[in-house]
Amino acid sequence: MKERFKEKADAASAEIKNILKEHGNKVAGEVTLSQIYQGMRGITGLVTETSLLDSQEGIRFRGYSIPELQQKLPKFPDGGEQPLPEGLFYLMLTGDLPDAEMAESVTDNWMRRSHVPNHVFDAIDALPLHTHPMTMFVVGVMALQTESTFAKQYGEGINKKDYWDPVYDDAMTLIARLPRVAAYIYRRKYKNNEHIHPNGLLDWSGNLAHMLGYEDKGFMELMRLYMTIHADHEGGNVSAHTTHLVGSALSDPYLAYAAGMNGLAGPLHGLANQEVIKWIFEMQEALGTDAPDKVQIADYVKKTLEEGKVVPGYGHAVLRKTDPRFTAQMEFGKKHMPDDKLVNTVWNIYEVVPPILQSLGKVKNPWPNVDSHSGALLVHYGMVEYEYYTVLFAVSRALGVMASLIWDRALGFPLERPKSVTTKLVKQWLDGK
Ligand code: AMX
Repeated sequence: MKERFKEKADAASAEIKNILKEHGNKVAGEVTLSQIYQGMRGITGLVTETSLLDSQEGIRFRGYSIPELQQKLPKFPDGGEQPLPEGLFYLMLTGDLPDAEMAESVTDNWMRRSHVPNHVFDAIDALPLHTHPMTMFVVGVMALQTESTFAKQYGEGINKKDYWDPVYDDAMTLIARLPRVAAYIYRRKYKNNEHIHPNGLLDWSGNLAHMLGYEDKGFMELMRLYMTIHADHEGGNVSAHTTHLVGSALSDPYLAYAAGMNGLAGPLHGLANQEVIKWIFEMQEALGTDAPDKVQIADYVKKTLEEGKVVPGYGHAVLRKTDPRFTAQMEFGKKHMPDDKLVNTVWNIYEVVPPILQSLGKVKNPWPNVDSHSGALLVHYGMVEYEYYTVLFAVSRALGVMASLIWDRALGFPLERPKSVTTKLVKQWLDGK
């Protein structure tokens, strides 16, 4: 995979050089004052090779939609139906679809790199049990940073042409170690500190499920799907953009990823998956039923909005249709748990919420995003500890942001440093000064 990547990156680098030489002055867009003040929506300002988001169609990874990935990526040998995220990583990194052997070699490579040094567990153990799992996770990642090859080689004076090589090494090691760190946090916080040894015969996601304590084949398949669909969502979302930005300072992959995951831990981004289930559980309690009907749900949604809160799991900064990541999970639910009450509640919410949000007249996307479905599937298999859910999102997101970071260094992208202004200066512009 590494050699294949290097060939591709060298070719892309030469191509970009030529594009910029010939067209570097081409105007790519206009920026309005509203965009400057309102979260830079719609401003094109980044290059991310791993995936592209279309507002109507949703995400495509190197040109492949989620249903296409489900069809074309290698599966786990024992009758697995969901794609192996190892294959997705290969695809995002090289641009090529892997065959089963290539995906297996990624699994083997990550298994070989997966040993987590003891001081990482000590660092997590130093935190009180009530610490949020995402805080424990980022502390664990920061403790892993002691192993950074990039930081070491930079300190020794590596040539800038070779930056991508230790970044590749760090990215692979980091991804390899995340399942153990994530599982350790889960077992420490919720399962009486009783830990489970890795199973070297399993794939990356299957082994994560195993170390979490879930041996059900359905849960393992869910993890493969989950790790695939949460991996990447082009470059402008908070976690991907932050990882890219911090990496542009030549902070090593551990530092950059930890920064990105602090962003994922925000309720408008990855923490929305915990907020959705918390909100549904609160609704069930308030209504005194675990199967609220659509009228009851509609009333509860209106109450949520009247209290000045958002409906978690709905809306998106770019998407303007139902998120295909939601649809993929709905299909999984229809196949594996069609009668599950909570999952059915998620489907009822899907029928009720969009027209209500539309009626507000200000919500640009009334449709569900990835987070509105994921929690209910986890609860079905017994994982009810919703504060933990964003950690699973974080493990998956490593695949996309690390593949992108390797590309950033291979393409020699510089320090990111956009211009900011003061309102005083804006007023001077408006006065024509
Ligand atoms: N419920 C209620 N109001 C909503 C809403 C929702 N789900 N989504 C958007 N709105 C409101 C906004 O709060 C904003 O209100 P304001 O003008 O009074 O401040 C207005 O609609 C316009 O917002 P927008 O342009 O449609 O959205 P945005 O690009 O500013 O924000 C997002 C996008 C995701 C933060 C927003 O839709 C939201 O808060 N959703 C709920 C949280 C959520 O599900 N986040 C997960 C997103 C996916 C992910 O990153 N994992």
